Amino acid sequence: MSHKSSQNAAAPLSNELDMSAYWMPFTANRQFKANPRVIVEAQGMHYTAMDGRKVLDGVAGLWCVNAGHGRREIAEAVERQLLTMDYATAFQIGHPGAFELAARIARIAPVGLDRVFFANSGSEAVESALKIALAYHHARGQAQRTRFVGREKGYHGCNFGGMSVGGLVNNRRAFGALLPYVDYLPHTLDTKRNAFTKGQPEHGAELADALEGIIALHGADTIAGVIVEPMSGSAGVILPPKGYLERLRAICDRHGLLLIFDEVITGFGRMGAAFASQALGVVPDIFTVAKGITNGAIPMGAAIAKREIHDAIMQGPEHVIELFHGYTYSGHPVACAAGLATLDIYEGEGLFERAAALAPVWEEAVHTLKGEPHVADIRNTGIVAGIELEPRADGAGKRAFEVYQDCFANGVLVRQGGEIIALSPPLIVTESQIGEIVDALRNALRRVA
Ligand code: PXG
Repeated sequence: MSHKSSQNAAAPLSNELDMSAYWMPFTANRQFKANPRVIVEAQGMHYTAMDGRKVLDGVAGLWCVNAGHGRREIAEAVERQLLTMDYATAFQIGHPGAFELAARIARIAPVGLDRVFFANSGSEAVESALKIALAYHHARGQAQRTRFVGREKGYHGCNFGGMSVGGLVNNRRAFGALLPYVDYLPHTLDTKRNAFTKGQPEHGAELADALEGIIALHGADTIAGVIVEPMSGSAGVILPPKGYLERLRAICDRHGLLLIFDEVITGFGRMGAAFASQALGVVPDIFTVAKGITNGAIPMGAAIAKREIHDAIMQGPEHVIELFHGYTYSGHPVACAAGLATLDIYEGEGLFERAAALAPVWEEAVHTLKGEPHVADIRNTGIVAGIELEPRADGAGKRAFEVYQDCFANGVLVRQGGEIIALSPPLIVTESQIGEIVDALRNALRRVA
C-alpha cells in the first residue's frame, strides 16, 4: 500500500457518478456498480429512480418507512429541533424530547414494559438488550448467568453481540469466533408441513422444547436469556408456529431466563398491532425496536424493558452510574423529534389499525401467487409476506435476484434474500397498489426462468 500522498485522487469531473469510493453495505458491490440502480427521490408510496422512473416501494425502504415517504410533519419536526437544539449529550443531561418519546413508547408497549433505553439502530438496540439482560442478573447476584440462546436463521443486526446470537451463516462466516457461550434453538421453517399457510402455521410448537435441552445441558443458572424475532424477517418471513412463543415464554418463566423479542422489523404496526407481542399475545421481558420508530427518517433504536428489570439495576450508591452503557447519540434530540412526529402520524392516521384491517386483503392477494412458476411457499402476516422460490442449479439465490431485478426494472421495489422475495410496503398502501406489487411479481416470475 502506498502512503506517498496524503489525499486520494480527486473524483473525475463527470456527469456520471463515480461509484468507486463508496463501499456499499450488504451489497454485491461489483455486480451493482456494473449495473447500478440509483434512486433520488421518495414521496408517499414511490421512489423516483435517477432516470426519472417511478418505483413503487414494496418494502417500506427496508421495513422502516411505515407511514410512507416524505412525511412533511416529520421533516418539519426535524428542522425545528435542529434549529432549536441540534445536539445534547444524554449523559448526565436531559432534554424534553427524550423523556416525551420514552413515555409515548411506554404507553403503546405491552403492559409492564415501560423503561426505554435509546440507541441509534437495530444493531445497537440488540447490544443494549443483551447487556441489560446481563446487568439484570448481575445486579440480582446471579452474575454467572452469562449464556444466551439465539435461534437458527435469526437476524439481530451485525454488531458482535447480535451477530453471535444470530443464525444466518453468511453474516457470521467471515468474522471469526464471535461471543462464546451461545446456543441456538432450531428455526421454525417447515415447508414440508406448513407450505402455503396463511398466517401462523399449525406445526412446530414443539420446536420450542429444544430450549429445555439446552437448559438441561448447561443448567438454567448459567443462562441469561433467549433472544428471538417474534417473526423472522431477514431470513424470509418465518412465522412462529401456533403455540411456539407461548412455550418459549413458559420455559423461560420456569427457569428464570429473560425472553427478549427483537421487534426491529415487527415493531410499529407491521403485524397489525403496535408490536408483534400484542399481535401474537406473548409478552417478552425486553424488546428491541428501530426502523419504524422514526419512519426511517433519522436513525434510532431502543431496548424496552420491564420495569422490574430496570428497577433491579437501579441500585448501589446514588451518585454512581447504574448501567455503564450508552452512545453519544442515545436519545438524540433530532431523532426524538422525528420519533414523536412519527408516533403522531401512526396514531392520528390509525395506521396500526389500518394494517390490521387491510391484512386479509393483503393475504388474499399474495396467495394468488401460488401456482406461479417456481413458487415453493408463501408466508404472510399483517402487511408482510415472503415468497419462497425453488433454488436454481446455477447458484443460490440467483433466480430470486433476477426476479428482484425484473420487478425493479418494471417499477416495483421488493426485497430479495436467498431464495426469498420479501414484501413489506408502507402501511398506507392502497388495495390497488397491493395489486400492482403482486402483479409485478407475478409477471417477473413468469419471465424469469
Ligand atoms: N434486528 C432485526 C430483527 C432486524 O431485522 C436489525 C436487528 C439491525 O438493525 P440495524 O438498524 O442495525 O440495521 C435488523 C435489521 C433484510 C434486512 O433484508 C433486514 C435488516 C437489515 C438489513 C436487511 O430483510 N434488518
